[in-house]
Amino acid sequence: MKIQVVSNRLPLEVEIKKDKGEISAKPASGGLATGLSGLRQAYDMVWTGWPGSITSSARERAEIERFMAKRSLFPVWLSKKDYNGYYKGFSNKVIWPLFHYFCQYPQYRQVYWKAYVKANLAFCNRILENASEEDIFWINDYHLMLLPEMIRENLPHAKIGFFLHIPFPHFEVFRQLPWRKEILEGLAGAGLIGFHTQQYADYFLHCVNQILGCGIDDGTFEVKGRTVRAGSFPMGIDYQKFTECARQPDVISTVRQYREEYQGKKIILSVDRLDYSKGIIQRLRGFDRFLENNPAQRGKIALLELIVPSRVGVEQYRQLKKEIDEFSGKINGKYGTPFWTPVRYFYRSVDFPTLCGLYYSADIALITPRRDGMNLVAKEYVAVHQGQPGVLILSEFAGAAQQLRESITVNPNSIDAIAQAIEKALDMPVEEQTKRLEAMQKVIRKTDVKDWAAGFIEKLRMAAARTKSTLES
Ligand code: ADQ
Repeated sequence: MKIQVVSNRLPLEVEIKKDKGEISAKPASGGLATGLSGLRQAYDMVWTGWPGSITSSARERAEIERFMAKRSLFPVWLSKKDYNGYYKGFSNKVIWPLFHYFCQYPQYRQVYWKAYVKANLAFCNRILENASEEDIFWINDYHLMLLPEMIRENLPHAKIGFFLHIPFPHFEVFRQLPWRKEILEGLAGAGLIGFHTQQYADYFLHCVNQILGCGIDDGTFEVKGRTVRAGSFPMGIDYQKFTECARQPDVISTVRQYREEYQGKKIILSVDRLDYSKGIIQRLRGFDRFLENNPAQRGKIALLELIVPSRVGVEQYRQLKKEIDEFSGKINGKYGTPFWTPVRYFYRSVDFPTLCGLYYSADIALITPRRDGMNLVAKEYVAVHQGQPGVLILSEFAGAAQQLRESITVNPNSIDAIAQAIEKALDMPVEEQTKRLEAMQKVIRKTDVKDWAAGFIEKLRMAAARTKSTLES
């Protein structure tokens, strides 16, 4: 028996160097890969996904295949056209905006849907080359929602789990999707469907009830003689790695540099992928309002915006970046002096010591997505602040807000609420900051990413065992 992990991207980015013909590979350090590292000791594990390359050369593909096979990775090859339709089209122009409640954004195009079906089928065929009914299948995220049922049709008794990393929306939003029934039927091929919060699981079950007409009983429903369970599995971080980072020499030296640079000024930090769901513009407006209402704070505080490039080349994202550039410039033009820059904005990915140094140096983390499945940045900030005061301001629309109850929660659409939350954070006594951080650290420690992965697999095995005994009796 082995665990078959499936996700859109493999945890390794490979490329063939054109000049030397050598393969270069760098690990994609996502939370999922970290969570699964613990399971590797207990299970054989293979991982199927898109390799990050759209080469159509048979020789290059064969080379990448060989390289990956040694690491138990199985690439799914898609043509550029199919990848664009499935990933850039259906996944990111239909599901992503709709599931994040941006209901005017989806482009419900039949070509995208067809590419999505075709790509899910390509994943299925690739998996079946190397699968047995004894395996445990763990399918991840919104790119592959048809895959559970596709695998089920071929391996009726397999243990299939699915985890959604983004929110599952309310029925009134989900029902707008022209392919709502097909998506639910695809997901229902799994025996266990996991979400970050109980609310997402409840919304999903309500949709199953309304659209597929299945009765719901204690988080489960019956489909084609099988029981499907939906539940909440809040994803965590590698807690130890983040708590220990503040002792590393390169992190300590980064923190020292920030302290010298900012000389007693309060630092507010934001870290996001560039995305409209992250509420970056609203946050800048909130900071602007704060400076307007609090002239005495001008010169004493700075907002550091760290933004990771994402979905580069998509017009909507280009436009968003332009707006962020302009608005940051506007605030700096309005309030800045030769000795003080209110907004410092970095558009790049940073290495781990720099990220941790920033977290540790920041007096306030301002994390205000308009919607977010979980938001791991909030957890990382809290974990790094061991014995170091700090305040987390968190959007009530992030899944993490369900767990991090001692944060200052805000409605990210309210400019005044953001401004007031910054005031409250600045006024918060150190003892209260420490008390709140410790309470949140306790929660984060308990739901570490390795426990999350092990817990999901354990629950999946239990769900499959129950279904088997029901079918046999
Ligand atoms: P994301 O939308 O990418 O994930 P998030 O959960 O915050 O959002 O994860 C971002 C990760 O990227 C964090 O681990 C962070 O450390 C890292 N990161 C961010 N900016 C960086 C930078 N400039 N340089 C280096 N690293 C940076 C999706 C969903 C979330 C869900 C996760 C996990 O949208 O809601 O929490 O998956 O399920």
